[in-house]
Amino acid sequence: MEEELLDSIFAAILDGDIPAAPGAVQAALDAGLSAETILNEGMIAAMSRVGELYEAGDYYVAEMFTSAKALQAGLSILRPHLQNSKVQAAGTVVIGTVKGDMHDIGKNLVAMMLEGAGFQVHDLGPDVHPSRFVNAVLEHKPDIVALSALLTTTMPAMQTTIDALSAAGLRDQVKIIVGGAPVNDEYAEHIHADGYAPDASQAVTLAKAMVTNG
Ligand code: B12
Repeated sequence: MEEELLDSIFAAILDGDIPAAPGAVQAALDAGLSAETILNEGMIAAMSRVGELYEAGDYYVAEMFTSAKALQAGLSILRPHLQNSKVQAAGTVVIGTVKGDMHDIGKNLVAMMLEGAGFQVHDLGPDVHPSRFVNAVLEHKPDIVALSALLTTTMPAMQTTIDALSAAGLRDQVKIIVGGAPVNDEYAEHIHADGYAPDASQAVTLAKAMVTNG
């Protein structure tokens, strides 16, 4: 039963069936599956498969795009269920996907989970120029700046963004956390970020540690 429900979510996303995705997610919620199971074993698993098919040349950008839309449609149902943890004001975060990079699903999930954990989140969207991060830090005075990159070609824009914050004299006023599929601990260290997390729930743990430990 559980498997069938997860399979139908997986299929809706894999096939880019935008109308079917919300209903499949709702059915799984109604059957008592946890939001985390639905997200990780249904939705994100399907998106990984989409990535593999693209890499193999079986899917093109158009298919990747409709799958992403189906995932987003499903997320609209899941969103309140990911956020119903005990809310307490934890700090302020400015988040965005770096310049040149249009991938925003992972970034949106991180933003959503941080909000659910009580952070005030200013989401600058995808393709954010370093100067916009600088302006947002001046405007919102966040505790944390969170940078997302999904392409190996846009990872260096994380470094450029950190450099821009340094040049503006703001580097010491914020903690910088980074993430996205091609990013890892080593790269985070290399660009002198303050932390890295591999997924949205660990991003929340990391962000909490950053504001607690100062
Ligand atoms: C959907 C998708 C797209 C969609 C994006 C839609 C959107 N609104 O986001 C579209 C169709 C637009 C797209 C376009 C392209 N894509 Co694309 N895309 C994907 C795909 C299939 C899924 C990405 C995704 O959403 N995953 C699901 C989310 C939940 O996972 P995530 O993003 O990794 O995020 C999690 C963690 O990484 C982490 N995290 C993310 N951000 C942050 C930030 C912080 C601070 C922290 C702590 C954690 C964190 O938490 C998240 C939640 O758990 C991936 C394949 C893959 N498996 O990653 C390819 C992939 C990323 N794309 C790829 C490519 C090549 C492209 C294009 C260049 C294709 C082209 N020729 O045009 C373009 C680039 C456009 C651009 N300039 O950005 C390659 C990248 C290869 C590389 N190594 O650089 C991949 C890996 C596919 C592949 N296997 O080849 N893509």
